[in-house]
Amino acid sequence: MILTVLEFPDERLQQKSVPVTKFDATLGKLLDDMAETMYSKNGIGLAAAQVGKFIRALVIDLGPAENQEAKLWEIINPKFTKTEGKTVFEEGCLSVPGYTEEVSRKAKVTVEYQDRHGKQHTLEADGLLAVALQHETDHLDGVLFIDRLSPLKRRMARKKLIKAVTL
Ligand code: Y12
Ligand code: CO
Repeated sequence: MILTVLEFPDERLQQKSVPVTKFDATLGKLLDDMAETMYSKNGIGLAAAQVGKFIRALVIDLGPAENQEAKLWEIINPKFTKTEGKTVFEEGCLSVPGYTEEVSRKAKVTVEYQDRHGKQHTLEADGLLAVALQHETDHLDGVLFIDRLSPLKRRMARKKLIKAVTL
């Protein structure tokens, strides 16, 4: 089932998500629906908060991005245990349609997470996967990529986006 994606300036996108404690069929169905929603919109990442479910779960598949391996990552309760370096990437977001901007992030990350069955994993990532993990985990803390811009760029982005929705 394709879910409705919340869009800026919806205030629910600022809500902090709670850890997942129940690894049941309801969680599995939500993850399936999130992946279907992401693919239907040619996205490469989606957090549960973007579909109005405020639990710490996200999906990523870089396949639609150029030269990237198609693999569906289902990441529950992510925790960064190590980060290093800096990278700048032009980001977009299904919740901020029609706007992209360069964002500075950590270049390499190690993340501990659980899968849909509650099994614990450790993932070391760099490149686009590292950027996607940080972008999506930000959603779980109520942070959008435009919140990571300089105050001036952020003000300009908010103005442009609010103008677009009021036209
Ligand atoms: C690197 C950067 C950002 C992410 C987070 C996941 N982002 C997306 O899945 C973006 C999807 C997307 C973006 C689009 O472009 C704009 O909105 C400007 C788009 O095109 C239109 O809406 C016209 C379609 C999908 C992970 C890694
Ligand atoms: Co996003």
